[in-house]
Amino acid sequence: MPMNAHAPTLSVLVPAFNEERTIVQVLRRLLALGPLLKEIVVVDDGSEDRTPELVREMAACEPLIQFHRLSENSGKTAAIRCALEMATGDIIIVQDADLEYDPAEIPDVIAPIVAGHADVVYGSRFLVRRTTRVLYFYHYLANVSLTFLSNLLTNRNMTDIETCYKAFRAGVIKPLRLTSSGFGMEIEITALVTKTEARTYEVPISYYGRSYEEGKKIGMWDGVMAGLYIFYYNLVAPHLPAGRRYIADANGSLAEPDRGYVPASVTTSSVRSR
Ligand SMILES: Nc1nc2c(ncn2[C@@H]2O[C@H](COP(=O)(O)OP(=O)(O)OP(=O)(O)O)[C@@H](O)[C@H]2O)c(=O)[nH]1
Ligand SMILES: [Mg+2]
Repeated sequence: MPMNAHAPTLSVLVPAFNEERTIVQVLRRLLALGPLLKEIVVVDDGSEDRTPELVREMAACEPLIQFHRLSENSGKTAAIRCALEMATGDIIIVQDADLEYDPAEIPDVIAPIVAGHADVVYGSRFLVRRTTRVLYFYHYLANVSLTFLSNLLTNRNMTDIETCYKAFRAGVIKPLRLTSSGFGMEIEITALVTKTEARTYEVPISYYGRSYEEGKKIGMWDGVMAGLYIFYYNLVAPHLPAGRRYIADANGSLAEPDRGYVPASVTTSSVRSR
């Protein structure tokens, strides 16, 4: 007997900054997820290209797309902070708007939550390689180093903390009021979630990385900031009142009786939404 009566609903959060080349395709591929999907929450981060127009056009004829535009460019974390406030699904996952991650793999990423084993799942680009574009070694080294440093302070054996594919039971992530900026959310979320009792899993995913010529934006400064954030969000923030409150709230949500949704034998493809 499932621990609660309804099947889980899924909210996909899409932060978008100047992604006119890919946003339409990302949204089409997300809509192809079918009945699993409750909503797609797109937050445009003050784009200067046609991203907001393209999303508005699609949202006008597709009720599953919720759209909000930030008046000025504020960073991925700010976009996700806003999207989290709008999200209403039982399970929440982030989808970058640049097609480096394949929306068709979302059911695999959330499967451990749907099956009731996990409260948090990270899609890892390094756990087991599926399809992975060969690109920058220094970028890889930065990712591995940041994950290693984070693991040292969290005592978790994670393989890819900077991944875009982070999925959560809503009760774990909704109480978190993100305080970092830029791409700090990847570190902040990882640091605080690992202080909770959330059962965290990883799932291997593909990675269709882009080159700098194709629009890659992340740079060395983002890596330096991530390193500083690792120290701050692991050693300082959990002891501040807001950090303590978040950890207590997340643990509270984990104590709810409907911790699992459906028995492990039920696959995501048979899970209905709404
Ligand atoms: N770079 C950047 N991305 C933003 C910003 N605000 C929202 N985003 C979105 O956040 C997501 C991740 O940004 P990316 O630039 O792809 O970051 P990344 O995948 O870590 O790095 P890349 O290798 O540059 O692709 C994308 O969907 C962006 O559109 C911003 O201010 N800067
Ligand atoms: Mg990207």
